[in-house]
Amino acid sequence: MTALLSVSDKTGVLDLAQGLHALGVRLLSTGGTAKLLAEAGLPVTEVADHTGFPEMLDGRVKTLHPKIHGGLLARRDLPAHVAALAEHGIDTIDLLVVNLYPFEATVAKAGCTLEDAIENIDIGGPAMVRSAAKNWKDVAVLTDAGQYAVALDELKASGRISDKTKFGFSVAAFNRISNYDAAISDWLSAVDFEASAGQPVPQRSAFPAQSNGRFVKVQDLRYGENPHQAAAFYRDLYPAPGSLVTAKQLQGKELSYNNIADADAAWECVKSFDVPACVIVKHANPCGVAIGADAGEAYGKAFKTDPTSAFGGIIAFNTPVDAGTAQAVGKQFVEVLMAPAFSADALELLKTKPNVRVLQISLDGVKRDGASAWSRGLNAQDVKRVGSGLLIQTADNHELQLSDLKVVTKKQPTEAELQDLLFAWKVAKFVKSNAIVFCQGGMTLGVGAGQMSRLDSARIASIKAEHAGLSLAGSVVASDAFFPFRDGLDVVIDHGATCVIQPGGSMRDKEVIDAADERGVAMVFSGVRHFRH
Ligand code: 93A
Repeated sequence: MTALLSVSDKTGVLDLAQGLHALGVRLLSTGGTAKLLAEAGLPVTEVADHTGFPEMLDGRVKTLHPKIHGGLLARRDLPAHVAALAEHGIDTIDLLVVNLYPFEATVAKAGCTLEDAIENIDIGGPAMVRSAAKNWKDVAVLTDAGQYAVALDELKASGRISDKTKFGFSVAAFNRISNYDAAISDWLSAVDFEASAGQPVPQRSAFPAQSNGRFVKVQDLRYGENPHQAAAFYRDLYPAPGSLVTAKQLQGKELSYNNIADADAAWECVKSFDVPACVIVKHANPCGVAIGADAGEAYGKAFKTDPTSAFGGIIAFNTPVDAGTAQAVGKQFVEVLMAPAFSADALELLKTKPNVRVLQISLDGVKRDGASAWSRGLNAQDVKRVGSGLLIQTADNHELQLSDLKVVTKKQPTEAELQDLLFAWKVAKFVKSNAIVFCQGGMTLGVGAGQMSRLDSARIASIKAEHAGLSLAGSVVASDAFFPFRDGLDVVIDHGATCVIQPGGSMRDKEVIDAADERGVAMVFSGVRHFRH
């Protein structure tokens, strides 16, 4: 039996070699490892003597030789393989012990240059590990010092290493190689080539520049949702037209993690309207949404919904911002202002508020009736992190049409109410569940968001309208999911709603419809739910 030992981290290798020698295993080894074993008095053959080919190119070519790879890859059960080895005078290698050049440790050191990193990319080690791991039935491959005792014990006990153990070693070996390559690829992806020649490469953030080639880093962020959290911003390799990541920042402070998250919520909502609209977002929820003849009118109405919450908000328009609108917006404290375009005089005005982050996002190229989500400027998928896992779903891109509405009450909605129902439904989709949204005349009047009970969302939406001094008499209400009981419905009717849109589908739909009929309001079912968490 022959073992090849070639390790950068020499921990435990001497004990292993002594154990192997005591079992009569022949030892082959590379320069530094061979020296260590020889100094301990072990008989060891240098790989260079074994192959008859010297180490060359400063050790870059040590073990990359047919005598090594033939010995690792030959299948002992195939006569043709065995004959080929005999023909070329190649001995089998039955145990491979390798750990790699310390790439990860090298790049983690301050002052590491691109050249240091490159020299610590192991080529021959991974090649041998892959050969042995592929041929796991015939070769045991140890890539971690923790495996040494396991292998030695089995050899001592039975003279061989079991298939189960060898397969486990093979899987561990491929894991190691894959992590090693990922570390190299991640690190190199973050190198600024122009600035890197001979210079230390700055310590990187916790985040690679690219992950699996699908995302590209936009920037490191100062911190995450809270100051003790590290964060970075990535974009899709091929961003959809009109998406947030295509934004051009025209002025203002650096965007924060929460700015980006809120800006996205505002932008996705405002983008969903085909008429001039304004969306004001706070903590990921719309606190004012309105449509109007132009940006200025839409803003005025949206702001009225909840002036208290709009303070420090993120404001998005789907239509160009003129000087009048910029002036109106400038009267409130605004974190981020976004629109597809700004007039020159609007930009001049905004310059007097240098802290306001102004984002321009072109909506050119967004196809309303595009076949793919991407061509409509939307995500195809939605991803959420859970403990040690991911939840992936197709994005909630459903758009309700007038023809989808099903009136379930005796009372029919008026034409104006139908328009407001569609508007309210659009807004509710962007409000965290449980969502209750009062609207009238193309503006929100009260938004109840993120409550654990629909009843509380209904109460909160009503209270907020009252606090803003808005009348709910004759308003419409959207509920993102069905009313499980009539109580939530009663609350919105008590406050003045005359028309309600909800998905329907509850066990108690009849109770809820009867309640609407009893109280003389109109109700329509959308047939779709818009939970948002
Ligand atoms: O420079 S390499 O990429 N080329 C090789 O042919 C090669 N063979 C083994 N690196 C190579 N190794 C690596 O050398 C091993 O993976 C191990 O990390 C290291 C052991 O070298 P030494 O025994 O001289 O300390």
